[in-house]
Amino acid sequence: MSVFIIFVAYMLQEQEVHAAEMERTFIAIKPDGVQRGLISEIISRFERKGFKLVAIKLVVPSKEFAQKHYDDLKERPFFNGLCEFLSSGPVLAMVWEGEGVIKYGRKLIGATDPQKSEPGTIRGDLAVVVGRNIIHGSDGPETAKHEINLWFKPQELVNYTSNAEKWVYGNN
Ligand code: DAT
Ligand code: MG
Repeated sequence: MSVFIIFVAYMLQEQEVHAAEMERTFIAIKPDGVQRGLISEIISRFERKGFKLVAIKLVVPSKEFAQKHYDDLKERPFFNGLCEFLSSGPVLAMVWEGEGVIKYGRKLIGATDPQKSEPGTIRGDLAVVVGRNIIHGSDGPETAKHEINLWFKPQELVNYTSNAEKWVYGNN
């Protein structure tokens, strides 16, 4: 009996912990986006939506690092060129937090090929070809976790309460 109570208490505690954890995604402005002066334009779209920035840094990834990042594409014919490109200059690496941020972040970004991205999306408005589509965003919860861990140390992720949170979130 007492074991059962301890188990229930543990489950409730777990639930609380998970309820407090907000979803996070990895977003990166690739070298073309940085060089074209699109950093503030792209950040402002995530910021104005109501998502919260929890990590940011400008880095030039090595080719080996780019290969790790795009590991799932290693069999594709464009893999080498893609990794050369990602490591060719500064990349703005970020982590954004918010309810549904992984899926909605992909919506803000638009389809992989800018010829097919809707107007109003980042790639639809600001890019023309798939090889220079200016931004990366994690495509699911597992990828998000993996990419955040690959690009950032835990201490680089900032936990804070945004002043806007009580206006961005709420049920009536
Ligand atoms: P996404 O970046 O939308 O997640 P992805 O993971 O399929 O798309 O591919 C990663 C990147 O690889 C993509 O942003 C641009 C490049 N890429 C994808 N398909 C390509 C293709 N057919 N030719 C050239 N580059 C391509
Ligand atoms: Mg992808």
